[in-house]
Amino acid sequence: MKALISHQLVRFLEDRGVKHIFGLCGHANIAVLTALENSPIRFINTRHEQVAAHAADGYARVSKTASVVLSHLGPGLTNAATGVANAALDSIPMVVIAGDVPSHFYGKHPHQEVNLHADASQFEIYRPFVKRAWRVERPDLFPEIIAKAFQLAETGRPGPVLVSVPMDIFSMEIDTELFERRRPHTREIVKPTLDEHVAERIVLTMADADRPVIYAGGGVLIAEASPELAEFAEHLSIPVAHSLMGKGVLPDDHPMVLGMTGFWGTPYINDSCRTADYILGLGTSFKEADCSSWEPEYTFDIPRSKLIQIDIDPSEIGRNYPVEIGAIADLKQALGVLTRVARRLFPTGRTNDALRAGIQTYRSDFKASNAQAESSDQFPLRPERILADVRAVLPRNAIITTDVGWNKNGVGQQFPIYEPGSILTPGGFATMGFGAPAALGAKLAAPDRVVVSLVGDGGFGQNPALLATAFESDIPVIWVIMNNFAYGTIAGLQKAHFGTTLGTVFEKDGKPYSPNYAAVARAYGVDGVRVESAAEFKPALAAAIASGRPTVLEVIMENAPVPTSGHWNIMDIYSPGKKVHHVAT
Ligand SMILES: Cc1ncc(C[n+]2csc(CCOP(=O)(O)OP(=O)(O)O)c2C)c(N)n1
Ligand SMILES: [Mg+2]
Repeated sequence: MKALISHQLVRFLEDRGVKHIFGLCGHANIAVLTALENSPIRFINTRHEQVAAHAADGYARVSKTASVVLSHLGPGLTNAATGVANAALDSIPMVVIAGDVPSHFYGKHPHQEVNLHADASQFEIYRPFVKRAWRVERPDLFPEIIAKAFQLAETGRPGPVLVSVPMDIFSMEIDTELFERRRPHTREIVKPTLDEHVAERIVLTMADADRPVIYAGGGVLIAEASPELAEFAEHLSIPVAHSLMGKGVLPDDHPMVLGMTGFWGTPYINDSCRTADYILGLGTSFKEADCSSWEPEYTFDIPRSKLIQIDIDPSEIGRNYPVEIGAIADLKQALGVLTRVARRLFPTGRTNDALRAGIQTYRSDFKASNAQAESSDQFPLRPERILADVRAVLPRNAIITTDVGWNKNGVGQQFPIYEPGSILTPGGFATMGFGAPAALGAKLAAPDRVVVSLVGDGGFGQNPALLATAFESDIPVIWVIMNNFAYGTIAGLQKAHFGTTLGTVFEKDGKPYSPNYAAVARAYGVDGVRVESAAEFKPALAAAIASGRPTVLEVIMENAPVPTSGHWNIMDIYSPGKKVHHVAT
Protein backbone atom coordinates (compact mmCIF):
# COMPACT_ATOMS: atom_id res chain seq x y z
CA MET A 1 0.00 0.00 0.00
CA LYS A 2 1.23 3.48 -0.79
CA ALA A 3 0.70 6.62 1.31
CA LEU A 4 2.01 10.18 1.46
CA ILE A 5 5.33 10.64 3.23
CA SER A 6 3.90 13.56 5.24
CA HIS A 7 1.20 11.28 6.65
CA GLN A 8 3.53 8.39 7.27
CA LEU A 9 5.96 10.71 9.05
CA VAL A 10 3.23 11.74 11.47
CA ARG A 11 2.29 8.07 12.11
CA PHE A 12 5.98 7.33 12.71
CA LEU A 13 6.25 10.18 15.24
CA GLU A 14 3.10 9.04 17.03
CA ASP A 15 4.50 5.56 17.18
CA ARG A 16 7.74 6.91 18.68
CA GLY A 17 5.72 8.50 21.47
CA VAL A 18 6.13 12.08 20.28
CA LYS A 19 3.49 14.22 22.02
CA HIS A 20 4.48 17.73 20.98
CA ILE A 21 6.10 19.33 17.95
CA PHE A 22 7.45 22.88 18.19
CA GLY A 23 7.62 24.99 15.07
CA LEU A 24 6.51 27.59 12.65
CA CYS A 25 4.88 27.23 9.25
CA GLY A 26 6.04 27.97 5.72
CA HIS A 27 5.20 26.77 2.24
CA ALA A 28 7.86 24.07 2.65
CA ASN A 29 6.24 22.30 5.63
CA ILE A 30 2.46 22.80 5.45
CA ALA A 31 2.05 19.30 4.04
CA VAL A 32 3.30 18.00 7.40
CA LEU A 33 1.19 20.46 9.41
CA THR A 34 -1.85 19.29 7.50
CA ALA A 35 -1.04 15.67 8.30
CA LEU A 36 -1.05 16.65 12.00
CA GLU A 37 -4.69 17.66 11.76
CA ASN A 38 -6.08 14.35 12.97
CA SER A 39 -3.14 13.37 15.11
CA PRO A 40 -2.94 13.32 18.93
CA ILE A 41 0.40 15.12 18.57
CA ARG A 42 0.06 18.76 19.61
CA PHE A 43 1.68 21.34 17.40
CA ILE A 44 3.03 24.22 19.47
CA ASN A 45 2.81 27.22 17.21
CA THR A 46 5.43 29.90 17.79
CA ARG A 47 6.11 33.40 16.46
CA HIS A 48 9.84 32.86 15.98
CA GLU A 49 11.77 29.70 15.17
CA GLN A 50 14.29 30.51 17.92
CA VAL A 51 11.41 30.30 20.39
CA ALA A 52 10.44 26.91 18.93
CA ALA A 53 13.98 25.54 19.23
CA HIS A 54 14.53 26.80 22.79
CA ALA A 55 11.12 25.49 23.86
CA ALA A 56 11.97 22.13 22.30
CA ASP A 57 15.30 22.23 24.14
CA GLY A 58 13.53 22.80 27.49
CA TYR A 59 11.08 20.04 26.64
CA ALA A 60 13.85 17.52 25.92
CA ARG A 61 15.73 18.46 29.11
CA VAL A 62 12.66 17.66 31.20
CA SER A 63 11.14 14.76 29.24
CA LYS A 64 14.56 13.12 28.68
CA THR A 65 13.60 12.23 25.12
CA ALA A 66 14.43 13.80 21.78
CA SER A 67 12.15 16.74 21.08
CA VAL A 68 10.96 17.64 17.60
CA VAL A 69 11.19 20.97 15.78
CA LEU A 70 9.39 21.52 12.49
CA SER A 71 10.88 24.40 10.56
CA HIS A 72 10.43 26.22 7.30
CA LEU A 73 13.39 26.42 4.95
CA GLY A 74 16.04 29.16 4.65
CA PRO A 75 15.24 31.98 7.10
CA GLY A 76 13.08 29.65 9.20
CA LEU A 77 15.96 27.26 9.62
CA THR A 78 18.51 29.99 10.29
CA ASN A 79 16.16 31.54 12.87
CA ALA A 80 16.09 28.21 14.68
CA ALA A 81 19.87 27.80 14.48
CA THR A 82 20.71 29.57 17.75
CA GLY A 83 18.30 27.37 19.68
CA VAL A 84 19.60 24.21 18.03
CA ALA A 85 23.22 25.18 18.64
CA ASN A 86 22.39 25.91 22.27
CA ALA A 87 20.92 22.42 22.62
CA ALA A 88 23.94 20.91 20.88
CA LEU A 89 26.43 22.49 23.23
CA ASP A 90 24.49 21.17 26.23
CA SER A 91 24.09 17.66 24.72
CA ILE A 92 20.30 17.84 24.41
CA PRO A 93 18.63 15.39 21.99
CA MET A 94 16.50 17.03 19.31
CA VAL A 95 15.31 16.15 15.82
CA VAL A 96 14.91 19.16 13.54
CA ILE A 97 12.76 18.47 10.50
CA ALA A 98 12.94 21.23 7.94
CA GLY A 99 11.31 21.72 4.60
CA ASP A 100 13.77 22.39 1.81
CA VAL A 101 13.58 23.68 -1.77
CA PRO A 102 11.94 21.37 -4.35
CA SER A 103 14.52 18.82 -5.45
CA HIS A 104 13.82 19.46 -9.15
CA PHE A 105 14.88 23.10 -8.73
CA TYR A 106 18.22 22.66 -6.93
CA GLY A 107 20.52 25.49 -7.95
CA LYS A 108 18.03 27.51 -9.96
CA HIS A 109 17.47 29.74 -6.92
CA PRO A 110 13.92 28.68 -6.24
CA HIS A 111 12.21 30.72 -3.54
CA GLN A 112 14.46 31.07 -0.45
CA GLU A 113 17.18 28.67 -1.58
CA VAL A 114 20.65 29.00 -0.01
CA ASN A 115 22.89 28.41 -3.03
CA LEU A 116 25.88 30.73 -2.89
CA HIS A 117 28.55 28.06 -2.39
CA ALA A 118 26.60 24.94 -3.31
CA ASP A 119 23.13 24.23 -4.60
CA ALA A 120 20.37 23.62 -2.04
CA SER A 121 22.86 23.85 0.79
CA GLN A 122 20.80 25.05 3.76
CA PHE A 123 21.60 21.84 5.64
CA GLU A 124 25.29 22.75 5.57
CA ILE A 125 24.62 25.76 7.81
CA TYR A 126 23.86 23.32 10.64
CA ARG A 127 26.86 21.09 10.13
CA PRO A 128 29.14 22.53 12.85
CA PHE A 129 26.63 21.96 15.64
CA VAL A 130 24.43 18.98 14.81
CA LYS A 131 25.52 15.38 15.21
CA ARG A 132 24.49 14.85 11.62
CA ALA A 133 22.73 16.83 8.88
CA TRP A 134 20.83 14.87 6.26
CA ARG A 135 19.36 16.21 3.06
CA VAL A 136 16.87 13.58 1.92
CA GLU A 137 17.65 12.80 -1.70
CA ARG A 138 15.09 10.08 -2.44
CA PRO A 139 11.64 9.43 -1.01
CA ASP A 140 12.29 5.74 -0.38
CA LEU A 141 15.24 6.64 1.88
CA PHE A 142 13.14 8.85 4.13
CA PRO A 143 11.92 6.17 6.61
CA GLU A 144 15.44 4.97 7.27
CA ILE A 145 16.81 8.48 7.68
CA ILE A 146 14.17 9.65 10.13
CA ALA A 147 14.59 6.51 12.25
CA LYS A 148 18.37 6.92 12.27
CA ALA A 149 17.95 10.58 13.16
CA PHE A 150 16.11 9.77 16.40
CA GLN A 151 18.54 7.02 17.32
CA LEU A 152 21.57 9.21 16.75
CA ALA A 153 20.07 12.14 18.70
CA GLU A 154 19.43 9.99 21.77
CA THR A 155 22.45 7.67 21.89
CA GLY A 156 26.09 8.24 22.87
CA ARG A 157 26.51 11.87 23.79
CA PRO A 158 23.02 13.16 22.95
CA GLY A 159 22.48 16.13 20.65
CA PRO A 160 20.42 17.60 17.84
CA VAL A 161 20.27 16.26 14.27
CA LEU A 162 18.83 17.85 11.15
CA VAL A 163 16.66 16.18 8.52
CA SER A 164 16.26 18.61 5.65
CA VAL A 165 13.46 17.44 3.35
CA PRO A 166 12.95 18.86 -0.14
CA MET A 167 9.29 19.83 0.04
CA ASP A 168 8.26 17.75 -2.98
CA ILE A 169 9.31 14.64 -1.03
CA PHE A 170 6.77 15.36 1.75
CA SER A 171 4.11 15.21 -0.96
CA MET A 172 5.27 11.96 -2.55
CA GLU A 173 3.85 8.53 -1.88
CA ILE A 174 5.94 5.56 -0.85
CA ASP A 175 5.09 2.01 0.10
CA THR A 176 4.06 1.81 3.78
CA GLU A 177 6.19 -1.32 4.01
CA LEU A 178 9.30 0.91 4.02
CA PHE A 179 8.31 2.33 7.40
CA GLU A 180 6.94 -1.02 8.65
CA ARG A 181 10.33 -2.62 8.07
CA ARG A 182 11.83 -0.49 10.86
CA ARG A 183 9.32 -1.59 13.50
CA PRO A 184 11.15 -4.62 14.96
CA HIS A 185 14.22 -2.46 15.63
CA THR A 186 14.87 -1.81 19.34
CA ARG A 187 14.66 1.67 20.85
CA GLU A 188 16.76 0.78 23.86
CA ILE A 189 20.39 0.84 22.89
CA VAL A 190 22.53 -0.40 25.78
CA LYS A 191 25.27 2.01 26.77
CA PRO A 192 28.83 1.10 27.78
CA THR A 193 29.51 0.40 31.44
CA LEU A 194 32.66 0.40 33.56
CA ASP A 195 34.92 -2.60 33.78
CA GLU A 196 35.17 -4.11 37.32
CA HIS A 197 39.00 -3.83 37.40
CA VAL A 198 38.99 -0.20 36.33
CA ALA A 199 36.34 0.48 38.98
CA GLU A 200 38.59 -1.13 41.60
CA ARG A 201 41.51 1.08 40.61
CA ILE A 202 39.33 4.16 40.81
CA VAL A 203 37.79 3.23 44.17
CA LEU A 204 41.13 2.34 45.75
CA THR A 205 42.72 5.53 44.47
CA MET A 206 39.89 7.75 45.73
CA ALA A 207 39.69 5.92 49.07
CA ASP A 208 43.44 6.31 49.51
CA ALA A 209 43.47 10.01 48.74
CA ASP A 210 43.91 12.59 51.51
CA ARG A 211 41.72 15.28 49.95
CA PRO A 212 39.56 13.69 47.27
CA VAL A 213 36.85 15.65 45.44
CA ILE A 214 34.19 14.45 43.02
CA TYR A 215 33.57 16.98 40.27
CA ALA A 216 30.17 16.39 38.62
CA GLY A 217 28.98 17.92 35.36
CA GLY A 218 25.80 17.94 33.31
CA GLY A 219 26.60 14.46 32.00
CA VAL A 220 25.62 13.00 35.38
CA LEU A 221 22.21 14.67 35.10
CA ILE A 222 21.72 13.57 31.50
CA ALA A 223 22.47 10.00 32.59
CA GLU A 224 20.00 10.44 35.50
CA ALA A 225 22.70 9.14 37.80
CA SER A 226 22.08 11.34 40.85
CA PRO A 227 20.96 8.47 43.15
CA GLU A 228 24.08 6.46 42.26
CA LEU A 229 26.29 9.51 42.76
CA ALA A 230 24.75 10.16 46.19
CA GLU A 231 25.33 6.57 47.24
CA PHE A 232 28.95 6.54 46.10
CA ALA A 233 29.83 9.91 47.64
CA GLU A 234 28.10 9.06 50.91
CA HIS A 235 29.67 5.61 51.20
CA LEU A 236 33.21 6.93 50.84
CA SER A 237 32.50 10.40 52.32
CA ILE A 238 33.82 12.28 49.30
CA PRO A 239 32.66 15.89 48.81
CA VAL A 240 30.96 16.79 45.52
CA ALA A 241 31.67 20.02 43.66
CA HIS A 242 29.92 20.68 40.37
CA SER A 243 30.00 22.74 37.21
CA LEU A 244 27.22 25.15 36.21
CA MET A 245 25.60 22.33 34.22
CA GLY A 246 26.02 19.98 37.17
CA LYS A 247 23.97 22.27 39.43
CA GLY A 248 21.35 20.25 41.28
CA VAL A 249 23.11 16.94 40.64
CA LEU A 250 22.64 16.41 44.38
CA PRO A 251 20.34 18.60 46.45
CA ASP A 252 22.12 21.78 47.55
CA ASP A 253 21.33 20.87 51.18
CA HIS A 254 22.97 17.45 50.85
CA PRO A 255 25.77 17.20 53.46
CA MET A 256 28.43 16.27 50.86
CA VAL A 257 27.74 19.07 48.35
CA LEU A 258 30.29 21.86 48.05
CA GLY A 259 28.65 23.87 45.23
CA MET A 260 29.54 25.45 41.90
CA THR A 261 33.16 26.14 41.02
CA GLY A 262 34.90 28.68 38.84
CA PHE A 263 34.57 32.34 38.13
CA TRP A 264 31.26 32.59 40.02
CA GLY A 265 32.24 29.98 42.60
CA THR A 266 32.99 30.92 46.20
CA PRO A 267 36.47 30.82 47.81
CA TYR A 268 35.64 27.74 49.90
CA ILE A 269 34.51 25.72 46.87
CA ASN A 270 37.35 26.82 44.62
CA ASP A 271 39.91 26.21 47.39
CA SER A 272 38.50 22.74 48.10
CA CYS A 273 39.05 21.82 44.45
CA ARG A 274 42.38 23.57 44.07
CA THR A 275 43.89 21.81 47.07
CA ALA A 276 42.47 18.34 46.31
CA ASP A 277 44.98 15.56 45.74
CA TYR A 278 42.56 13.50 43.61
CA ILE A 279 39.64 14.70 41.52
CA LEU A 280 37.09 12.33 40.00
CA GLY A 281 35.61 14.24 37.04
CA LEU A 282 32.24 12.85 35.96
CA GLY A 283 30.40 13.93 32.82
CA THR A 284 32.03 17.34 32.67
CA SER A 285 33.96 19.14 29.96
CA PHE A 286 35.85 21.36 32.44
CA LYS A 287 34.57 24.50 30.74
CA GLU A 288 36.32 27.83 30.97
CA ALA A 289 33.95 29.60 33.39
CA ASP A 290 33.84 26.56 35.69
CA CYS A 291 37.63 26.33 35.75
CA SER A 292 38.60 30.03 36.07
CA SER A 293 40.11 29.90 32.56
CA TRP A 294 42.14 26.86 33.69
CA GLU A 295 44.57 29.08 35.61
CA PRO A 296 45.96 26.90 38.43
CA GLU A 297 45.85 29.48 41.22
CA TYR A 298 42.04 29.78 41.20
CA THR A 299 39.98 26.60 40.84
CA PHE A 300 41.79 23.49 39.63
CA ASP A 301 45.51 22.91 39.98
CA ILE A 302 45.81 19.87 37.70
CA PRO A 303 48.12 17.94 37.20
CA ARG A 304 49.35 18.73 40.72
CA SER A 305 45.94 17.38 41.69
CA LYS A 306 45.56 14.04 39.90
CA LEU A 307 42.54 13.64 37.66
CA ILE A 308 40.39 10.59 37.01
CA GLN A 309 37.77 11.21 34.35
CA ILE A 310 34.70 9.27 33.21
CA ASP A 311 32.61 10.44 30.28
CA ILE A 312 30.38 8.98 27.58
CA ASP A 313 32.26 11.04 24.97
CA PRO A 314 35.88 10.00 24.30
CA SER A 315 36.78 13.48 23.04
CA GLU A 316 36.18 14.94 26.50
CA ILE A 317 38.76 12.75 28.24
CA GLY A 318 41.86 14.82 28.91
CA ARG A 319 40.87 17.68 26.66
CA ASN A 320 41.75 20.43 29.09
CA TYR A 321 43.66 18.58 31.80
CA PRO A 322 45.84 15.46 31.69
CA VAL A 323 44.20 12.44 33.30
CA GLU A 324 45.67 9.59 35.30
CA ILE A 325 42.76 7.23 34.64
CA GLY A 326 40.25 7.88 31.84
CA ALA A 327 37.18 5.77 31.10
CA ILE A 328 34.36 5.89 28.55
CA ALA A 329 31.07 4.92 30.18
CA ASP A 330 27.50 5.83 30.85
CA LEU A 331 27.60 7.62 34.20
CA LYS A 332 24.61 5.81 35.67
CA GLN A 333 26.12 2.43 35.06
CA ALA A 334 29.64 3.54 35.96
CA LEU A 335 28.54 4.97 39.30
CA GLY A 336 26.52 1.81 39.96
CA VAL A 337 29.64 -0.30 39.47
CA LEU A 338 31.80 2.08 41.51
CA THR A 339 29.36 1.90 44.42
CA ARG A 340 29.17 -1.89 44.26
CA VAL A 341 32.96 -2.14 44.25
CA ALA A 342 33.26 0.44 47.04
CA ARG A 343 30.84 -1.58 49.18
CA ARG A 344 32.81 -4.76 48.54
CA LEU A 345 36.22 -3.23 49.28
CA PHE A 346 35.04 -1.05 52.18
CA PRO A 347 31.96 -2.77 53.61
CA THR A 348 31.48 -0.32 56.46
CA GLY A 349 32.20 2.72 54.32
CA ARG A 350 34.15 5.79 55.42
CA THR A 351 33.11 8.67 57.63
CA ASN A 352 34.53 12.17 57.73
CA ASP A 353 32.87 14.25 60.43
CA ALA A 354 35.35 17.10 60.04
CA LEU A 355 34.44 17.42 56.36
CA ARG A 356 30.70 17.42 57.09
CA ALA A 357 31.17 20.02 59.79
CA GLY A 358 33.35 22.13 57.48
CA ILE A 359 30.69 22.13 54.73
CA GLN A 360 28.00 22.98 57.28
CA THR A 361 29.98 25.90 58.68
CA TYR A 362 30.79 27.21 55.21
CA ARG A 363 27.10 27.10 54.28
CA SER A 364 25.91 29.01 57.30
CA ASP A 365 28.74 31.57 56.92
CA PHE A 366 27.87 32.08 53.25
CA LYS A 367 24.18 32.44 54.06
CA ALA A 368 25.00 34.93 56.81
CA SER A 369 27.16 36.98 54.43
CA ASN A 370 24.14 37.38 52.12
CA ALA A 371 21.55 37.82 54.86
CA GLN A 372 21.46 41.60 54.69
CA ALA A 373 21.01 41.71 50.91
CA GLU A 374 18.46 38.88 51.02
CA SER A 375 16.26 40.74 53.47
CA SER A 376 16.89 44.24 52.09
CA ASP A 377 13.75 46.32 51.50
CA GLN A 378 15.51 48.68 49.11
CA PHE A 379 13.95 49.66 45.81
CA PRO A 380 15.07 48.85 43.11
CA LEU A 381 15.36 45.42 44.71
CA ARG A 382 18.64 43.71 45.51
CA PRO A 383 19.15 40.68 43.23
CA GLU A 384 19.79 38.52 46.32
CA ARG A 385 16.40 39.53 47.73
CA ILE A 386 14.65 38.45 44.52
CA LEU A 387 16.36 35.05 44.52
CA ALA A 388 15.71 34.45 48.23
CA ASP A 389 12.03 35.33 47.85
CA VAL A 390 11.64 33.08 44.79
CA ARG A 391 13.21 30.16 46.65
CA ALA A 392 11.03 30.76 49.70
CA VAL A 393 7.83 30.67 47.65
CA LEU A 394 8.61 27.82 45.23
CA PRO A 395 7.98 24.17 46.06
CA ARG A 396 11.13 22.06 46.31
CA ASN A 397 10.46 20.35 42.99
CA ALA A 398 9.68 23.49 40.99
CA ILE A 399 11.55 23.79 37.71
CA ILE A 400 13.41 26.99 37.03
CA THR A 401 14.93 28.07 33.76
CA THR A 402 17.63 30.67 33.65
CA ASP A 403 18.98 32.85 30.94
CA VAL A 404 22.31 34.66 31.18
CA GLY A 405 23.12 37.42 33.65
CA TRP A 406 22.38 37.59 37.35
CA ASN A 407 19.73 34.96 36.83
CA LYS A 408 22.35 32.40 35.71
CA ASN A 409 25.54 33.34 37.50
CA GLY A 410 23.94 34.45 40.76
CA VAL A 411 21.56 31.48 40.69
CA GLY A 412 24.45 29.07 40.15
CA GLN A 413 26.19 30.58 43.14
CA GLN A 414 23.45 31.18 45.66
CA PHE A 415 20.05 29.71 44.68
CA PRO A 416 19.57 26.25 46.21
CA ILE A 417 18.29 23.54 43.88
CA TYR A 418 16.77 20.50 45.55
CA GLU A 419 15.80 18.10 42.78
CA PRO A 420 18.11 16.82 40.07
CA GLY A 421 17.14 18.26 36.70
CA SER A 422 15.02 21.05 38.13
CA ILE A 423 17.24 23.85 36.80
CA LEU A 424 17.60 24.38 33.06
CA THR A 425 20.41 26.72 32.15
CA PRO A 426 22.28 27.49 28.93
CA GLY A 427 25.78 26.18 29.68
CA GLY A 428 27.87 25.66 26.57
CA PHE A 429 26.50 28.45 24.39
CA ALA A 430 25.35 30.74 27.23
CA THR A 431 22.61 31.96 24.94
CA MET A 432 20.83 35.10 26.01
CA GLY A 433 17.20 34.43 25.03
CA PHE A 434 17.16 30.74 26.05
CA GLY A 435 15.50 30.77 29.44
CA ALA A 436 12.17 32.44 28.73
CA PRO A 437 11.09 30.18 25.83
CA ALA A 438 12.74 27.05 27.30
CA ALA A 439 10.26 27.35 30.16
CA LEU A 440 7.39 26.77 27.71
CA GLY A 441 8.81 23.38 26.79
CA ALA A 442 9.58 22.52 30.41
CA LYS A 443 5.99 23.20 31.45
CA LEU A 444 4.58 21.13 28.58
CA ALA A 445 6.82 18.24 29.61
CA ALA A 446 5.95 18.58 33.32
CA PRO A 447 2.46 20.13 33.50
CA ASP A 448 2.07 19.30 37.19
CA ARG A 449 5.17 21.15 38.33
CA VAL A 450 5.56 24.86 38.91
CA VAL A 451 7.81 26.32 36.19
CA VAL A 452 9.44 29.70 36.74
CA SER A 453 11.75 31.43 34.31
CA LEU A 454 14.29 33.73 35.93
CA VAL A 455 15.38 36.10 33.20
CA GLY A 456 16.97 39.52 32.74
CA ASP A 457 15.35 42.39 30.88
CA GLY A 458 17.94 41.95 28.13
CA GLY A 459 17.18 38.27 27.73
CA PHE A 460 13.42 38.64 27.92
CA GLY A 461 13.51 41.54 25.48
CA GLN A 462 14.93 39.29 22.77
CA ASN A 463 11.76 37.31 22.13
CA PRO A 464 8.69 38.64 23.97
CA ALA A 465 6.53 37.04 21.26
CA LEU A 466 6.91 33.78 23.17
CA LEU A 467 4.01 35.16 25.24
CA ALA A 468 1.69 34.63 22.29
CA THR A 469 2.49 30.91 22.40
CA ALA A 470 1.99 30.82 26.19
CA PHE A 471 -1.43 32.38 25.80
CA GLU A 472 -2.60 30.50 22.70
CA SER A 473 -1.45 27.12 23.97
CA ASP A 474 -2.35 27.69 27.65
CA ILE A 475 1.14 27.20 29.07
CA PRO A 476 1.11 28.64 32.60
CA VAL A 477 4.73 29.59 33.10
CA ILE A 478 5.78 32.46 35.39
CA TRP A 479 8.48 34.76 34.08
CA VAL A 480 10.31 36.74 36.73
CA ILE A 481 12.01 39.52 34.79
CA MET A 482 14.90 40.86 36.86
CA ASN A 483 14.84 44.28 35.26
CA ASN A 484 17.93 46.43 35.78
CA PHE A 485 17.42 48.45 32.59
CA ALA A 486 20.67 47.06 31.22
CA TYR A 487 22.65 44.22 29.77
CA GLY A 488 23.90 44.43 33.30
CA THR A 489 26.56 41.75 33.33
CA ILE A 490 28.28 43.27 30.32
CA ALA A 491 27.68 46.82 31.55
CA GLY A 492 29.52 45.92 34.77
CA LEU A 493 32.48 44.60 32.82
CA GLN A 494 32.64 47.56 30.47
CA LYS A 495 32.41 50.07 33.29
CA ALA A 496 35.14 48.31 35.29
CA HIS A 497 37.59 48.09 32.43
CA PHE A 498 36.71 50.93 30.09
CA GLY A 499 34.92 53.42 32.32
CA THR A 500 31.78 53.69 30.17
CA THR A 501 28.48 51.90 29.55
CA LEU A 502 28.06 52.75 25.89
CA GLY A 503 25.83 50.16 24.26
CA THR A 504 25.38 48.08 27.42
CA VAL A 505 22.62 49.98 29.23
CA PHE A 506 19.16 50.98 28.03
CA GLU A 507 18.65 54.75 27.94
CA LYS A 508 16.55 57.40 26.28
CA ASP A 509 17.71 61.01 26.51
CA GLY A 510 20.19 60.07 29.24
CA LYS A 511 17.57 58.40 31.45
CA PRO A 512 17.19 54.66 32.09
CA TYR A 513 14.62 53.15 29.74
CA SER A 514 12.69 49.91 29.68
CA PRO A 515 9.51 48.86 27.99
CA ASN A 516 6.83 48.14 30.57
CA TYR A 517 7.00 44.36 30.34
CA ALA A 518 3.96 43.82 32.53
CA ALA A 519 1.95 45.90 30.06
CA VAL A 520 3.54 44.03 27.15
CA ALA A 521 2.40 40.79 28.75
CA ARG A 522 -1.15 42.06 29.13
CA ALA A 523 -1.18 43.05 25.48
CA TYR A 524 -0.52 39.40 24.62
CA GLY A 525 -3.34 38.25 26.93
CA VAL A 526 -0.94 37.09 29.63
CA ASP A 527 -1.16 38.37 33.22
CA GLY A 528 1.40 41.07 33.91
CA VAL A 529 2.45 42.62 37.23
CA ARG A 530 5.12 45.29 37.74
CA VAL A 531 6.60 44.86 41.20
CA GLU A 532 7.55 48.27 42.57
CA SER A 533 8.47 47.53 46.16
CA ALA A 534 10.28 44.67 47.88
CA ALA A 535 7.24 43.77 49.95
CA GLU A 536 5.05 43.26 46.87
CA PHE A 537 7.13 40.56 45.27
CA LYS A 538 6.53 37.44 47.37
CA PRO A 539 2.73 37.77 47.46
CA ALA A 540 2.69 38.51 43.72
CA LEU A 541 4.66 35.35 42.99
CA ALA A 542 2.47 33.22 45.25
CA ALA A 543 -0.64 34.65 43.58
CA ALA A 544 0.78 33.92 40.11
CA ILE A 545 1.43 30.28 41.06
CA ALA A 546 -2.06 29.97 42.53
CA SER A 547 -3.70 31.50 39.45
CA GLY A 548 -2.49 28.74 37.14
CA ARG A 549 -2.21 31.32 34.36
CA PRO A 550 0.86 32.44 32.43
CA THR A 551 2.18 35.50 34.26
CA VAL A 552 4.96 38.02 33.82
CA LEU A 553 6.30 39.47 37.06
CA GLU A 554 8.51 42.40 36.22
CA VAL A 555 10.74 43.20 39.17
CA ILE A 556 12.76 46.40 39.15
CA MET A 557 16.28 45.48 40.28
CA GLU A 558 19.53 47.22 41.14
CA ASN A 559 22.29 46.61 38.63
CA ALA A 560 24.86 45.08 40.98
CA PRO A 561 27.48 42.57 39.84
CA VAL A 562 27.47 38.93 40.94
CA PRO A 563 30.35 38.53 43.41
CA THR A 564 33.21 36.48 41.96
CA SER A 565 36.11 34.68 43.56
CA GLY A 566 37.46 32.86 40.54
CA HIS A 567 39.00 34.28 37.43
CA TRP A 568 38.14 34.86 33.80
CA ASN A 569 40.97 35.42 31.41
CA ILE A 570 39.11 38.18 29.53
CA MET A 571 40.03 40.48 32.44
CA ASP A 572 43.68 40.10 31.47
CA ILE A 573 42.83 40.99 27.88
CA TYR A 574 41.08 44.25 28.85
CA SER A 575 43.31 45.26 31.75
CA PRO A 576 46.54 43.26 31.73
CA GLY A 577 48.09 42.78 35.16
CA LYS A 578 45.41 44.78 37.01
CA LYS A 579 43.06 42.00 38.21
CA VAL A 580 39.98 44.23 37.73
CA HIS A 581 36.60 42.48 37.75
CA HIS A 582 33.01 43.77 37.49
CA VAL A 583 31.66 46.90 39.12
CA ALA A 584 28.16 48.23 39.68
CA THR A 585 26.95 50.70 37.07
C1 LIG B 1 22.60 35.88 22.19
C2 LIG B 1 23.59 36.52 23.10
N1 LIG B 1 24.00 37.78 22.85
C3 LIG B 1 24.86 38.41 23.70
C4 LIG B 1 25.34 37.74 24.81
C5 LIG B 1 26.34 38.41 25.74
N2 LIG B 1 25.72 38.65 27.06
C6 LIG B 1 26.03 37.91 28.15
S1 LIG B 1 25.25 38.45 29.52
C7 LIG B 1 24.47 39.67 28.68
C8 LIG B 1 23.55 40.62 29.36
C9 LIG B 1 22.27 40.01 29.80
O1 LIG B 1 21.40 41.06 30.18
P1 LIG B 1 20.12 40.73 31.03
O2 LIG B 1 19.39 39.62 30.41
O3 LIG B 1 19.36 41.99 31.20
O4 LIG B 1 20.71 40.20 32.42
P2 LIG B 1 21.63 41.05 33.47
O5 LIG B 1 23.05 40.83 33.06
O6 LIG B 1 21.23 42.48 33.36
O7 LIG B 1 21.34 40.43 34.81
C10 LIG B 1 24.85 39.67 27.34
C11 LIG B 1 24.38 40.64 26.33
C12 LIG B 1 24.91 36.39 25.00
N3 LIG B 1 25.34 35.66 26.02
N4 LIG B 1 24.03 35.83 24.14
MG1 LIG C 1 19.42 43.37 32.69
